[in-house]
Amino acid sequence: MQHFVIVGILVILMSILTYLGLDAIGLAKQMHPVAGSAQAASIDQLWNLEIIVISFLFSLIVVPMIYSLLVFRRRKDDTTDAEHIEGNTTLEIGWTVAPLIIVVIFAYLGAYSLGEVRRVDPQAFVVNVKAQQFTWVFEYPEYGIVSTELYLPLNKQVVLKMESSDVIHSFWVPEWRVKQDVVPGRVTEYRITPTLEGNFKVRCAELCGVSHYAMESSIVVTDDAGYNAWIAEQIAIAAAAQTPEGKGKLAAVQYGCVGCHSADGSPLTGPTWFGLFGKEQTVLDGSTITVDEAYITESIRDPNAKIAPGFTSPSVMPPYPNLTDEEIANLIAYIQTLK
Ligand code: HEC
Ligand SMILES: [Cu+2]
Repeated sequence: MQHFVIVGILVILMSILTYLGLDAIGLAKQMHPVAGSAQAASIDQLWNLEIIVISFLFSLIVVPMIYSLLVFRRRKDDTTDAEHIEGNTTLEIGWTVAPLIIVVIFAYLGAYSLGEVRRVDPQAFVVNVKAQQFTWVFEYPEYGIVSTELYLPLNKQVVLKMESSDVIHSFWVPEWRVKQDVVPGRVTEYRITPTLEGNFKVRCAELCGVSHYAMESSIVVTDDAGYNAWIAEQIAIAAAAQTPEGKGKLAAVQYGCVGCHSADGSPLTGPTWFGLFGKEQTVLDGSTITVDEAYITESIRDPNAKIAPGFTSPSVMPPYPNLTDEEIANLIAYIQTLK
């Protein structure tokens, strides 16, 4: 009996220490990264409860095991046989029923939490998300805006309707907790109510090809005034896009080119477009070419035909067979302005 009391106290102490240890590294109540959405609350609560139960179960196994090893080890010169035990029905029923109850409780809490996360706000607005190797493009159908950044107002539910044009991607913002696959051939929904202002990042959480690691886009959550100002600015940009350069600039966003090509010389997955037009360069096969209309057209239709200096074959860039001649001409007109 005395042993049970000692082990019982040690199990409780060990459970508390385990829980505090896991909490200290950001795995329990003080979860890292900080929660940034309304949906995160019920997920974090459920997670915290699981960590409590895990700390207890861990201690329940490890403490009696170590205690037995130390206290009941065979003494020197002790050659007697150990006590024979023939089963214990009460104990067996106990360790079957107790876990069953715990599992049923967690099944209920899990279903409840899923319901909370999917709760529909009838006021929610829609943003269409297009995922492709290796960029995210966001369309605001209400305003006819296309953007490579996701701007969202604080405390309003948004429904992301997500489509992929190639392979399976996965939309994941750690601060929002919820993660959703983007699957070619269907539209998946992602509901979120951002509750934290600031800059975040969506990362692709599905290994989707060589530049998977670079498939991240910026997310800005701001108050209503900041959001409306951004929308107005984007509408003005779209309205100005009547010239070939303007249309080309818009197409570069729509087709995700800007995810890999910068306009200001900064390095991304692909070569910058700044100063590209008219440049003389030695491509991977050793020949020297001048970047003109024909070269750019070829680079878009068949990225593997010539590989830009400093890049490897096969090209990371996807081919764009659906671009019309006019769209390509617009893109070239836009690239020409970048010098
Ligand atoms: C997934 C990233 C990615 C996307 C998206 C992408 N590109 Fe590229 N692009 C590259 C890489 C990497 C290279 C260099 C290798 C090569 O030459 O194919 C490149 C090369 C080019 C070149 C030749 C540049 C040079 O310095 O020779 C042009 C022009 C170009 N891309 C245009 C486009 C256009 C237009 C789009 C959108 C319709 C686009 N790219 C979309 C990654 C991308
Ligand atoms: Cu991806």
